[in-house]
Amino acid sequence: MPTVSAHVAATLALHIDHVFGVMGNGNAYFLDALERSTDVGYTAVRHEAGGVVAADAYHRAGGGLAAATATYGAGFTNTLTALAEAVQAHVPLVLVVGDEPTSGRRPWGVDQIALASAVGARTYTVGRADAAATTVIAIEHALTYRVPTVLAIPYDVAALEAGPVPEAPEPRLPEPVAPRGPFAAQSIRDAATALAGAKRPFLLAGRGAWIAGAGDALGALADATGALTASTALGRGIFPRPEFDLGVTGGFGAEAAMELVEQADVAVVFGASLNQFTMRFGALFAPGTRVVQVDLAPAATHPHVGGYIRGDAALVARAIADELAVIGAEPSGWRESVDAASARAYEPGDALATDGRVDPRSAAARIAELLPEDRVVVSDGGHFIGWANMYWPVASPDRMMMVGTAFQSIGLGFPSVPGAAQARPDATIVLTSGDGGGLMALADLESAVRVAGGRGLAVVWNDAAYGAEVNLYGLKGLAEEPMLIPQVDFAGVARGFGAEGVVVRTLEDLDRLEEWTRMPASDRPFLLLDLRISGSVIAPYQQEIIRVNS
Ligand SMILES: Cc1ncc(C[n+]2csc(CCOP(=O)(O)OP(=O)(O)O)c2C)c(N)n1
Repeated sequence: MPTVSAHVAATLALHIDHVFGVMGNGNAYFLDALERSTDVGYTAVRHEAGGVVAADAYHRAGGGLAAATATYGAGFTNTLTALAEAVQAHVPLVLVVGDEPTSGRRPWGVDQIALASAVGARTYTVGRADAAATTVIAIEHALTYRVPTVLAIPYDVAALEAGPVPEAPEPRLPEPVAPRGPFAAQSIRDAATALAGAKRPFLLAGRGAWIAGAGDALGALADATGALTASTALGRGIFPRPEFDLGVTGGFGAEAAMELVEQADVAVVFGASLNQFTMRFGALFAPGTRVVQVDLAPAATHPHVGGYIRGDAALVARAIADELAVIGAEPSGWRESVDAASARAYEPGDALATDGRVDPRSAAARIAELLPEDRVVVSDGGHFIGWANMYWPVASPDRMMMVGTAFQSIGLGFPSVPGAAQARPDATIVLTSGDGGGLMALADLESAVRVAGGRGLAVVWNDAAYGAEVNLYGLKGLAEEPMLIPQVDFAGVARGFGAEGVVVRTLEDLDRLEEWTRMPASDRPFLLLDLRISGSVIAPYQQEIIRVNS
């Protein structure tokens, strides 16, 4: 007879393809049922945070809804940082955990529902009689509100026999939000009129636009208006015509490109929350720029917004384009008068910095020339995030993700690799990480090497320091000792996990990447590039933060 855990596994299997996690007392029956009676894939990771990170990266890389699993108590508390990240980044996933018995807490128990709630995640606890239905509700909540949910299996319920698995209803999912009512209709007409009259129209898109599938609609709107385009860091690659795209806005943006954005007279923003980084701490638009925002938030999310349309980015983009056609608007011609490719170019950097270590800018530029086209980039957090975000082109938003940045956490890089690798079985997965975050996530270097194999490449920006801290607090004169890391031999560590490790002390050492890229993935090892970079080159986005903080 199927157990309660088997009811959870069988119902989950109708809606997800993959589970990532670490086993223990609390999820042993669930994993047993998953392995024996479903065709859901299971990937073991080595730290429970990694299970949630991998499920998160799986979703961001376009794999759909995934689940993570951990045992009760310490297994669960190990997930909390990653769970907070998924909450803050609006990533749906289901975390299946063991929990205290229905008879009450044991000495080693903690209030898991309160802990999950504290980071913003709702818990659904299955009972003896409702496991299938409760599993559907947890999935529905995750997908509807774009959040992680916790599905808890009490310890004394996990192995109870529960009879045949009942048919549970399909999760009900929300329709795209259509702009409704006379106010929305007028706002759309106003936006179209403003764009039709603009000399220098500009369109900005973020991850919300990608989630709405608005790429083509935005491309058509850009063509109709002759607008220059750009995206937020999470929306990179959404616009179909790179020749008219200024790249990423905010601190990662190229100086000349940001100067062009400042010249825009009308800017329409789709699916971007306009946070302080995107907005360059208020300096992205000129005071005279008319800014219209299209989003699902209840109201505008930045004080510079002068017109707000609540609705799905694709539907609103099409509605504005239809209105432009009614007006008979002509494209402005602005984008043809500008060399966008030159505007988005970055400083090439020197081969070596003055301290004799690699200049991260020239290394980033050289790696960009060598990276496989089919890549999905996953990024940890730290000062180094600027290098990939500035120098490595991104084909579409699901090919560049930063698991950790919403919650401003480091140490979630390595486990992002198995998640993205399972979501995109044909892609090369490229991790970009610092040495500090890399050490924190090290347990899941094992998972990264095992799962991605020859499709995996890790670039470690090894400056022997918590560089972001040196830049923010060392420069203020605070004691530097806690900010420093001994020179760790990541290449050697990688070899210990079965990967190839290459120490990069000069740009020529990157030639190995060129050879690696040319080999068929099946013949390659996982490659880790241990870049011995200089800490003296500070990324422009970090200089901006230093300026704002001082
Ligand atoms: C879990 C966690 N611990 C500490 C911090 C504070 N923090 C932010 S950036 C950073 C340094 C990261 O160092 P590294 O990974 O080497 O990258 P770098 O800044 O040197 O490029 C630290 C410690 C954090 N954001 N998250």
